[in-house]
Amino acid sequence: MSLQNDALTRLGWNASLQQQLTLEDIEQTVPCRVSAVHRGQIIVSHGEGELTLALTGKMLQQRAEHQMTVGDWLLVSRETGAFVRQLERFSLIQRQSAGTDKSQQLIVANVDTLFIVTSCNDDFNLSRLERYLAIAYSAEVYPVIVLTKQDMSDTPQSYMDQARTLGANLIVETVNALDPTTLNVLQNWCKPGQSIALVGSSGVGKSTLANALGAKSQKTGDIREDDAKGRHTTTQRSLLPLDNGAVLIDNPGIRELGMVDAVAGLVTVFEEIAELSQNCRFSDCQHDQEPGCAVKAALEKEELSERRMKSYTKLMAEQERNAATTAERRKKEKATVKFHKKIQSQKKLSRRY
Ligand SMILES: Nc1nc2c(ncn2[C@@H]2O[C@H](COP(=O)(O)OP(=O)(O)OP(=O)(O)O)[C@@H](O)[C@H]2O)c(=O)[nH]1
Ligand SMILES: [Mg+2]
Ligand SMILES: [Zn+2]
Repeated sequence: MSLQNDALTRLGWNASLQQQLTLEDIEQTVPCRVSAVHRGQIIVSHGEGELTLALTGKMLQQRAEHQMTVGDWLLVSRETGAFVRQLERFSLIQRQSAGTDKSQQLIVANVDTLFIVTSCNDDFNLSRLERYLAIAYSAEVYPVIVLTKQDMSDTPQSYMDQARTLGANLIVETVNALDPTTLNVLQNWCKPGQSIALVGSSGVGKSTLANALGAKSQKTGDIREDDAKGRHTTTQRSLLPLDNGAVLIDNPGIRELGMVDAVAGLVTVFEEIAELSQNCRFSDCQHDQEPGCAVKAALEKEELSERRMKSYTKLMAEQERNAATTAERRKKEKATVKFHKKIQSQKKLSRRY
């Protein structure tokens, strides 16, 4: 079987994955993509069907970053059907969980594009979009802001204009997810070999959009009239091959995505603030009380908006807090691994004597 076959391309197979294969891999293994993760097992798709693999042994590595997530590619032995190895990811979207353990949760791996979905109603929020953009840039995934429900607003253009203030080259599109004729604006990102993930609050129309783009199978649900909030209809992440050859990953609605390692992304989102701070007198200026602060000066002259500055300060502070808990957790993880290794070697020793 040639690996550059259509069936694999339609699952999102590309050159950066192909490059990782040795001749031996090509002869002895089949590349598969994780389409769903359940408790204790994963469902993977290969060009010609699906397999269920139990999450055991090698797959249960201790480091959180290497747990299997939807979108991952792995190699499975042709002979035994057993897991061989996970391929290196070319992108990874993760979040800091809101729970007390503040653990990192993997959302999707190996996507090219992130459709950041919001609707032309009460869900629309610039600061939330800035957070999603920072996450996309940090994960090296191309962001497209998709404004649904253009048919429900008298002024869809005003939502687009506001979203476009978030970046000079930012792509912002508006659609009616119930009307496939409005979706042409998204076709550019939906080509064979491309993987797209949908993120956004519950009820904005992610699954409706997935169905209209050709996934067909996604359940959708109505929203509350008073505040436009959804009812968390989608409960499982899933990988959906589309008619046009791309792969879409629909996600359950998330109210807020906690950032992990997103400093670089925030600097890109708030480019004008990063540029201004180069002219601050002190290189470590906090843009607070320091003299000669170029950012404060721009705020006073109204060249920088108060909203942007507030959002930047809030997201940077959150990122710093998360980085501190992540560092702390990684330290603990390392100590646990070391502890387990010590116990294992003691067990081995005691067996020997
Ligand atoms: N008028 C209109 N209704 C839409 C549009 N997109 C989605 N809807 C409706 O909005 C509601 C929610 O849509 P879903 O696709 O279930 O939303 P979701 O984002 O997948 O929600 P979760 O799965 O809960 O995260 C449904 O009643 C859809 O019919 C749109 O562009 N225009
Ligand atoms: Mg849904
Ligand atoms: Zn400053």
